[in-house]
Amino acid sequence: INYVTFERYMDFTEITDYLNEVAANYPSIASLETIGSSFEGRPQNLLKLSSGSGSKKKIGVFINAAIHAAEWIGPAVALNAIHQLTANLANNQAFLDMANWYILPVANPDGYVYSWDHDRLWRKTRRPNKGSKCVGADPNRSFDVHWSEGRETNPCVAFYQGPNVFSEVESKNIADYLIPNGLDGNLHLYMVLHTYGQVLLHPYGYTTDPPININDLALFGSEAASALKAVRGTKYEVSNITNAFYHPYGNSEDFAYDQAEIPFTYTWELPGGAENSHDVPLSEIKPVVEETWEAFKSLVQSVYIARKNL
Ligand code: 0X9
Ligand code: ZN
Repeated sequence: INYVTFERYMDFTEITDYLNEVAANYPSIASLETIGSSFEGRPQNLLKLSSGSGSKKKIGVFINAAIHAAEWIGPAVALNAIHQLTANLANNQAFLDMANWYILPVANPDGYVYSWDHDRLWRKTRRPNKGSKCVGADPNRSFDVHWSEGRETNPCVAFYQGPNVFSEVESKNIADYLIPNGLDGNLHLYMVLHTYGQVLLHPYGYTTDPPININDLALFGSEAASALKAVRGTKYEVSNITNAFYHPYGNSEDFAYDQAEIPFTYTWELPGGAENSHDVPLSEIKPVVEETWEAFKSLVQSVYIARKNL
C-alpha cells in the first residue's frame, strides 16, 4: 500500500491518487478535502493528519507546496511528510501527538500540470489575461498583504502580480482557509516550499523591518537548519531578508503571518539542480526529502514548546 516514490517526481494524477489512497488506508488519522478549485477546475487537495490521542495543546502545521508550478521538489517534501506520518508513523508518533498537519502538496494545480505537459519552467497560474497573449499571474504575488505596493504589472513577466488583489483564485482559496484557521483556529506554523537556494526565510518579504518575534523565528529556524545539516552536511542560510534587490509584495508567507496571524511562518528555498535549474537530480530527491524532514521535526518541536508562551 501507499504507492509513493522518491526516485522520481510525481505528476498531478499520481499525487492525487496517492492522497486518496492515504485517506482510504489510514481513515483514523488521515482525511482528504479540497480547499477549492483552480481556475481550470482542478481540486486544491489538502490532506489532514490528526490523531485522537496526544497532547490537548496540539499545534496546527500547514505545509504549502508548488505554489510555483516549476518547483517540483516541494511536492516531494510535502508527500514525504505524509509518508512519515502514515507508513512510518511508528518512528514519528510524537509529531502526530504534538501537531495536527494540514498538507497542500500542489497549491497551483493548473500550473503544475502545465509544467509537466508544456513548459518545464512554468511558474504562474493559467488564467488568461485580458488584452495580452501572456497567461497567468504569480500566485505568490496575489495575496492581500501590501499587494498594492507591487510594481510588476506586465502579464508577460513571471512575477506578474495580477490585475487586482486575489485575481488568482488559487491564492484566494488558500487565504480563505488560513484566515479562520489562523491562531484562533490553532494554526501555529506555516511553511511554504519553494526552490531554490538553500535559504530558510521568515517574515517579512515586503519590508526589511523585523517582525516582533524575530528572535524566536530566527532561533527556531537556525535549530532546524542545524538538524538538517546534521544529516549529510547540507547548509542553509536563515534570514528575514528575502533579497536585497526585491520585495515580494503579496506573498503567502507574509499573508499567513500578518493577516492569518500564524505566529511562525517560513519560506523554504529548497535545493536546486545544476545550471540554475529548479529540480534536483532524481538521485537527490530522497536525500533532500529526508534531510528536510529532520528540519520539520525540529521546527514543530520548537513551536510546540513555545506555544504555551503565546
Ligand atoms: O519570489 C518568491 O516568490 C520566492 N522565491 S522564488 O524563487 N521561489 O520565486 C521568495 C518569496 C520570499 N517570501 C518571503 N520572504 N516571505
Ligand atoms: Zn517559488
